[in-house]
Amino acid sequence: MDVLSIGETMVLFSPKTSGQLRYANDFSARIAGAETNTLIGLAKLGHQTSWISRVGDDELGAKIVSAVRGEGVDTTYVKQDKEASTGLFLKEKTNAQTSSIFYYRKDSAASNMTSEDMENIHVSNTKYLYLTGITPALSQSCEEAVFALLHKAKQEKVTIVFDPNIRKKLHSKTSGAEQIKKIIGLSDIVLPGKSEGDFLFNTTETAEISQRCRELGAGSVVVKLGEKGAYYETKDKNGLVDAYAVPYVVDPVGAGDGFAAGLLSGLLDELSWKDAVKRACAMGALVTQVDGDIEGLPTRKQLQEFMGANLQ
Ligand code: CKP
Ligand code: MG
Repeated sequence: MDVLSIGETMVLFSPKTSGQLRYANDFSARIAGAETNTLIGLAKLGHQTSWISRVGDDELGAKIVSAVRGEGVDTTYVKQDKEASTGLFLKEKTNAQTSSIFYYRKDSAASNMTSEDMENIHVSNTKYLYLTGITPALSQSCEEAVFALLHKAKQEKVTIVFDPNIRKKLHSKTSGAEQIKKIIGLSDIVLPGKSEGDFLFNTTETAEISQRCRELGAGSVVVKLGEKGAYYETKDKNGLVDAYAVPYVVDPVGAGDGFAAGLLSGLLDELSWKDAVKRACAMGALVTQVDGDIEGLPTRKQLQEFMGANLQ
């Protein structure tokens, strides 16, 4: 296995029209979840991935599992929870640029994951464990599950990659930030953005965000800078990689997950840090040009064509 991850995937209902949701009549129903977005991005590039989660014993859960499995991600570790429903969320498009999201995920099936669920997970055959800050914020038992998995992976010397993915609706400035900092300190590679630097360390300075993560114990850091590219810092290297120009942004949600997939794919292919970060930037750029979180994720051929046509 190349990459293993744990998290909640929901059904996202997006209205076909913009404006207040109360007037929306027609919706599209897609699947969305930061961790599966990344795993699907990796699977589309030909990597072996596996997802740990719970869904409800319901139609939305069936839709999610068949979509994730259909994209080539292993779902052996996805349990069906008879007691709780699959989570969902709605997006309200205020105008072409801005949108708000409304979660219906409290007490969802995925939020019932426990540390006992981690007992039968084999991590020794996995190269990377990919975590985001969303999963431990879902519930106390999810927090315990994430830490149990993390410690197990560390014992087996699996490389831990962590995207803080701060969600103001899930993370509090105090306990949420503490939880995220603890995981940063245990991670080999951390992928924060500027707004996460602000939330965690009260700074939007790129080099400072990286330094603060490394002071907590992170091995390497890649700071995502959106249309300005990304900055990476390892034990002995650092550098800035330019973003790929996109003619238009249709939907920026999911770009961070595409970025993580690109970076992990580059590292799995043993590219240099600079080239792996370039691949990450290209993946992020491709995702922003298509509506939905996974629909813009490219095949390896599409990625190569995009990178070739937009040589940096
Ligand atoms: O940080 P991103 O925009 O790349 O992440 C988007 C995902 O998991 C989205 O798919 C949604 O389901 C979520 O983040 C979330 O729980 O907010
Ligand atoms: Mg993100």
